[in-house]
Formats: sequence, C-alpha cells, structure tokens
Amino acid sequence: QFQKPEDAVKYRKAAFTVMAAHFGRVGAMAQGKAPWDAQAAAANMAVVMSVHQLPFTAFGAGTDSGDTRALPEVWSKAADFKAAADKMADAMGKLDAAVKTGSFDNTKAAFGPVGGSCKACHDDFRKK
Ligand code: ASC
Repeated sequence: QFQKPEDAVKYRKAAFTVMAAHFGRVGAMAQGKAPWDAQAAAANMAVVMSVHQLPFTAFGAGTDSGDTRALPEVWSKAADFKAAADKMADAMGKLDAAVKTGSFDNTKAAFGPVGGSCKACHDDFRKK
C-alpha cells in the first residue's frame, strides 16, 4: 500500500491533520467559541467522516520509527489500539448524526465523547 515506511508515516500524519482541522471547526462551534452555523458544521463533519478512518490504514508493521510520535504500544497492544480507534469511530458517527439534525444542543452533547476518545488514544498511544 505504501512504497516506504516513511510514506505511511507522512500519510497518517496528513490524514490526522486534515481531520483535526475540520473536527476543530465543529468543536469551536460545539464549545461556543464560534457562532453556531449548522451548514458549516455539516460541511466540516462531512470531511471528518470521509477521513477519520484513513490514518489507521497507515500503522502497518515497520512504520514505528522515524518522524512519528506513535508509541510502541500501537503495535504491542494492537487490539487495544484498534478498540480505541473503533470507539472514536462510534462516537464520531453519533456526532455526525447529531450535526445532521441541525441542532446546536445535539451537537454539543455528542461532541464531548469524541474529544474524550481522541484524548484517550493520545494518552495511551502517542508520545507527549
Ligand atoms: C481536537 C483535536 C484533538 C482532540 C483532542 C481532544 O480538536 O485536534 O486531537 O480534539 O484535543 O482532547
């Protein structure tokens, strides 16, 4: 899938970067730091939904060194890493559904669990 390990590292970081940019725009609204705009939230959420699973295709064997903050636990506790990604995907699906209702309150309520799932994975699987 990737020619060289460093290509995989670059790819997953790029995917996380795009995801964080668009998730962050939804988050700013959900947290009251930006005005609620249901259409903008939906547009940003559509990008998030199309990219949030991509990084996890790029943590293959041999991609544990170089320019990465991934901890060895990504590979040594692969089942836990997958469970953490699945938890995020599940929370993300719920946030997407909430955003699609057009309701700020629904979005606000569904946002927290996603942020928590990001943080949980960073705490366990990413260098500080
Ligand atoms: C974000 C983002 C993350 C998470 C994390 C939640 O918006 O880019 O990595 O939320 O900060 O704790």
